[in-house]
Amino acid sequence: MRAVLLLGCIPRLHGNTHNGPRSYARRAATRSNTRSFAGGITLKFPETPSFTGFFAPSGVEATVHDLTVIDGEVPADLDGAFYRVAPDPQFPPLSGDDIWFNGDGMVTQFRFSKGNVSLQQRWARTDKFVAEREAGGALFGAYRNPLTDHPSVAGEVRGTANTNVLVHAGRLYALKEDSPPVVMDPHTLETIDSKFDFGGKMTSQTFTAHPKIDPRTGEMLAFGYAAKGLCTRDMVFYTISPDGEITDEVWFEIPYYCMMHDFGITEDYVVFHVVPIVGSWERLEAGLPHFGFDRGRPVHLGVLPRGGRAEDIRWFSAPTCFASHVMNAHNEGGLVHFDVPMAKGNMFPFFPDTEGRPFEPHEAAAQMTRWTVDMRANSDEITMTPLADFIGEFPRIDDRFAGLKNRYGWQLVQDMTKPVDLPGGRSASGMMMNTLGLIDLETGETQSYWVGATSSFQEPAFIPRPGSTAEGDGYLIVIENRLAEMGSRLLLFDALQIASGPIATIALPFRIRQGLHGNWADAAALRAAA
Ligand code: V55
Ligand code: FE
Repeated sequence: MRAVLLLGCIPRLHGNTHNGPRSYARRAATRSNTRSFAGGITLKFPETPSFTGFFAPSGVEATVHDLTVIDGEVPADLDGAFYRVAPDPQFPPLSGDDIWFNGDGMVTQFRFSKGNVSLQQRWARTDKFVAEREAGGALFGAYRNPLTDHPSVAGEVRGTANTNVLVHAGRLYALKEDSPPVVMDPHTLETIDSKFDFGGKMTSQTFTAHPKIDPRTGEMLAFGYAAKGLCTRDMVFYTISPDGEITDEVWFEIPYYCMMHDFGITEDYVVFHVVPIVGSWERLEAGLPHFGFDRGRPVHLGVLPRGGRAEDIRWFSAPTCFASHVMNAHNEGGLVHFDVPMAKGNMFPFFPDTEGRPFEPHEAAAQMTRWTVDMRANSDEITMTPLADFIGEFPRIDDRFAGLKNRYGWQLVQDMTKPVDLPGGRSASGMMMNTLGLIDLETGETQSYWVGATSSFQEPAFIPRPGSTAEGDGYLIVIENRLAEMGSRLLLFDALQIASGPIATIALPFRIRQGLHGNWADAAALRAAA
């Protein structure tokens, strides 16, 4: 409602001319950073870091069978699919530049069967994608700022489905935390529902990109923030049955509006971290990025007993810091452990300090840290214990241990002792993720694999070995960005022997754009989607 009322402010807030949606598509292409579509339309993207080099838009929708295994062997009994998603803008941005987080969700499926791998890649058909394709150019503006949109799309769902993809209850969910799930066909990658609402049961406006599947029950646990509208403190926690029905919801308010990007589950609790990546309508009206880092605010941890109600939530506090992704959480009685890559300061240069302090790369270095709170104690303290020396992000586990005490954690590591031999090799946080890391939480030992001076890694995912039950018995799948040659490879590692290097190296026929998250779905999960 508010967005609609404020639309008249666009020209005043943003000094640039509001081009008609079609003007971009017709602009002559004179430089290298262009993309041609059948039909002769050529797009011109900005010559900025978000749109050039390895970050050049891809726009490739393709099906390719029988990929070439150039080294090693794909285990013949591996049967299932690895899904992952990347922001990949369909059109040049309305404002002349954009952040990577705002691109249209391009979903990739790597299907493994009988030692063969095939790939399929398709954009999610979000409402945004469809409207812009019809118009032939961008209609939606800045990241999570509807005030920057073309008036013709006022009030439309702005989701890009660009952050995570996973299969549950036969549905392939493509997720962006500002909007409802997009449901796709896991086999064809066709978009089935651009704003899925669980048969009317989901009344939240948003759904997290980081739902968890409880391995003990098969339930999907999820939440939405800004659930009653942009920048509101309203949260909802959903329990979704193994067959995909919402069976419970808990509504509550968080201490202050912030990016609630991820959360943790344990056997007995659900854990929400409030970190000071804050936003407000005032920022949007001023044309600032949706979020900024406010180091004046403390961190809070909300702990909700499983099956509890809003009044059962207990809040804990700690001095300001940065944490976004959650490796895992577990509880030992009333002791709740929550493991996160944690940095002293802001990790997102594109969401700048709210007081105007310059970005400090050394304060953006994240180290895996255990946050522990005691539900039986009177204290609201959070105890913080470092778990490993790695600097990095994108933590993963053997998801059969989600919410349980896990022994192994994998992550991307920035090894600054290693040479880097390329211009502009960056990852999500502007860092060069050149190494895979494995932490053994039982022994404290670590293992790593450096990808070389001209490549970087995307986030890995764990694949259970078919028939196995032991934690870590399986593979790690990861896309290698071949930055020097603007290409990509798909690597498989023995998950507990990453230091030995890949057991299979698969050539990919085109560059796969830098992505966010992905997940494995085994053959049984795919059959359920038949
Ligand atoms: C993240 C990514 C997003 C987003 C919010 O921390 C947070 C990652 C790709 O989009 O909208
Ligand atoms: Fe994420």
